[in-house]
Amino acid sequence: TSEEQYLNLLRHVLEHGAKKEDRTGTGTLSVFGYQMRFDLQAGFPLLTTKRVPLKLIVSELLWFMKGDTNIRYLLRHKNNIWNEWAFKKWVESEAYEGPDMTNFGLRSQWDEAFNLQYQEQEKLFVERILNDDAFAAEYGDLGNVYGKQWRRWETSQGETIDQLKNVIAEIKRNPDSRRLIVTAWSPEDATPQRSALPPCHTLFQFYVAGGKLSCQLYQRSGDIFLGIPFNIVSYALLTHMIAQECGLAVGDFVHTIGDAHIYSNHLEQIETQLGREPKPLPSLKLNPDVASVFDFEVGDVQVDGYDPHPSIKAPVAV
Ligand code: DHF
Ligand code: TMP
Repeated sequence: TSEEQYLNLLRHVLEHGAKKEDRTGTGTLSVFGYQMRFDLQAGFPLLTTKRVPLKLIVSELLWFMKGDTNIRYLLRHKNNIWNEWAFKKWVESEAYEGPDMTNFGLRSQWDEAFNLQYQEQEKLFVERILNDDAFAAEYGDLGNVYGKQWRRWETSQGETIDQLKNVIAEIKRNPDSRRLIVTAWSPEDATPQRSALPPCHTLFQFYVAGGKLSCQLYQRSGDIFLGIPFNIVSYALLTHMIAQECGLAVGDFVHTIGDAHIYSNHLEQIETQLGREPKPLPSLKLNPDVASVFDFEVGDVQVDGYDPHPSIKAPVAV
C-alpha cells in the first residue's frame, strides 16, 4: 500500500542516514533527496501504523487556504501545532517580562522544573492570544508563512498575487500547462526577521493527464516522524479539494524531500511504529456540495474506515 512508501523512507534513513547536527541542537540522521509517490485512488494516505490527527491537518490547511498567518484561528480550532514558533517570537521580544525562556524547546525536555514553568508561560500566552486582540495582532502572527505566500504574495511593485486562486483558474482554463506552480519560497523573506520559520514546503506543481489531477511538492526540509505524515495528508487533501472544484479525478501525489531527517529523540518511537502491521487505508469523504475550495469548512472533510494503531508521542524540535 501507499503506507509502505513512508515506512520505506523510515527504514532507508535509519540505514543510510548520515549523522548531522542541526539548527535546533537536537541532532539528526539525514539523507539528501528522496521521493515518494502516492496513488490517491488507492486510498487516502493517512498513516495507520500510528494515529495521525486528521482534524489538526484539516484546520491547518484551511488556515493556509484562507490566507491567514495568525495562530489565533488555529487556537480557536483547538489546534496547538504552531504555538512554539509564535511563543518563541514573544519570549524573545522586548515586551516579555516573565522567567527566562531561552532555548525552551531543548531545556523543557530534560529540566522538569523548567518544563513546568514553560508550560505555564505557554498557557498564559495562548490565553492572551485568544482574548486580547492587540496582543494577538502583534504576537500571534507568524509573518510571511504559507497563508501569506499562497494568497497575498507581495510584489516589489506593491501589488499582491493570489497564487492559489490563479493556479486553480489556470488548471480549468489550460490543464496542459506546465506552469501550474505555487511557490512559498521568497529569497527576500527567508530571514528570521520576516518569517518565524522559512517555508519547509517550498514549491508545489499541478499536472493534469487523462482527466486526473496530480500534485508534486518540493519540501526543502522534512521531519520524518512528526512533520512528514502531516504534510502528506495536507497535500493529498488539497489535491482532492482542487480536483473536486475542477471536475477532475485524483492522480498521484509526488513528495520530493531535500533534507529528509530523523531527529535523534524520535528513534524509539520509530522502532515501535516499524514493529506494527499496516492496516487498510481509509477513504476520503469530501462534502460534494462544496463548489469552491475556498468554501470548505472543517466538517466538510471526513474519512471512512480509519482504524489506526494508537498515537505515538514525540517531542518537537523548536
Ligand atoms: N518543526 C519541527 N522540528 N518539526 C516539524 O514537524 C514542524 N512542523 C511544524 C512547524 N515546525 C516544525 C508545523 N507542523 C506537529 C505536527 C506538525 C507540525 C507541528 C507539530 C506535532 O507535534 N504533531 C504531533 C501531535 C500534535 C498534537 O496532537 O497536538 C504528532 O504526534 O503528530
Ligand atoms: P529548518 O528550518 O531548520 O529546516 O527547521 C524546520 C523543521 O521543521 C525541520 O525539522 C522540518 C520540519 N517541518 C516539517 O517537517 N514539516 C513542516 O510542515 C514544517 C513547517 C516543518
